[in-house]
Amino acid sequence: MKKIIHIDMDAFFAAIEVRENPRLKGKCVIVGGPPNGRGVVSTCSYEARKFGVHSGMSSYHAWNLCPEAIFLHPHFNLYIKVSHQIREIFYKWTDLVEPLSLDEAYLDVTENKLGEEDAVKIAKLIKAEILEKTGLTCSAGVSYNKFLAKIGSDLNKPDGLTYIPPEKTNEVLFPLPIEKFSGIGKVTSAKLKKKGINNGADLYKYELKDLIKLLGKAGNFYYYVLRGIDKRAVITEFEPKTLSCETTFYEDNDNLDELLIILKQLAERLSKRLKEKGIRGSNLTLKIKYDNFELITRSCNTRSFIDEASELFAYGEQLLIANWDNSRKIRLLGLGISKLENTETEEQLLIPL
Ligand code: TTP
Ligand code: MG
Repeated sequence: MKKIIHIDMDAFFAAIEVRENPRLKGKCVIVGGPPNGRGVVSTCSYEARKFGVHSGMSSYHAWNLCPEAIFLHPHFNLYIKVSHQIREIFYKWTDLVEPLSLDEAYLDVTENKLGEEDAVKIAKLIKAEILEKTGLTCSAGVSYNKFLAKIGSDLNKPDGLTYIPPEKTNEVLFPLPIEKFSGIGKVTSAKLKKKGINNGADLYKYELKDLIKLLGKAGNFYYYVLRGIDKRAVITEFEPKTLSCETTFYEDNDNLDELLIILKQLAERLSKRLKEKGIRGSNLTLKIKYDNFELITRSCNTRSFIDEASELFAYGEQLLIANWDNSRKIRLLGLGISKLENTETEEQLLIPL
């Protein structure tokens, strides 16, 4: 079983501003645009949240809710610096760190550099070191998969630490309001509530096929995470964003049939590499270099995540034909794929229980 920690800093931008100016401590602090224009709230202190202020609302609305609030412009360089500091602390434990934003990351500590078996202890030590080095608090979720670790970090904010072992999965997820499920936004939660689905227990009653009908592809994801299954790996920021293969010809070529055969071989090479790495992608790029060295790239989104040679070829073929220019010779052909995800995710999720 994996040991995953999700860390999320508390009121990140606002907490840094308060640290920089301690007179702001205990006050309603809003970081974002000014309330007299079209500004938006980036975030606010927990004191301001009591008035209903939250990220994303207009600063004008926030000011109406909380007239005493102090509005501050963001200082991004400072936030980036703190973000680097916390990542350094994460990397002391593991290289398997997946940053989701400046203030948030997953860590896979199943095997860690310090040989510590107790993931809760690791989370406590990380929290303590972040506080010591940055003067800021964060919240941590510790569990056996990413989904639950993220849910956990949000359960006892600020300065929280929540451990969700397998036997507590239902206890945590069943009463959880639907809008607290990561990935379920305002629109989806409104749609679900209309159907009488207000929490995890309500969602759990749905069969897989009905959930897919209701939520599309995401239905599959939620069906399994509700049952404690989330095989997504922690993907580091150093993983490639694109995978590609290309070939330069001995002789420039203007024969479409021959080029399609070469494209098929490229698709096979690319498919092999994708499968070796356990990833697939949803955006395909065809690269063409003409005999005068002019380079063009053409991309398309695929309808689903793909890694099969036949699928890669089918999209590549469409792009090649759509951009075919009878009057030009080609010296290089390349096929690349981006918008990658881990293969493990869906294949494993699709295995019916
Ligand atoms: P969050 O982690 O969502 O929020 P937070 O850290 O301020 O508060 P919480 O204690 O609930 O985690 O986002 C991190 C930072 O990203 C936040 O401090 C400001 C920025 N941000 C925006 O600029 N706009 C947004 O809409 C959101 C959600 C965040
Ligand atoms: Mg945060």
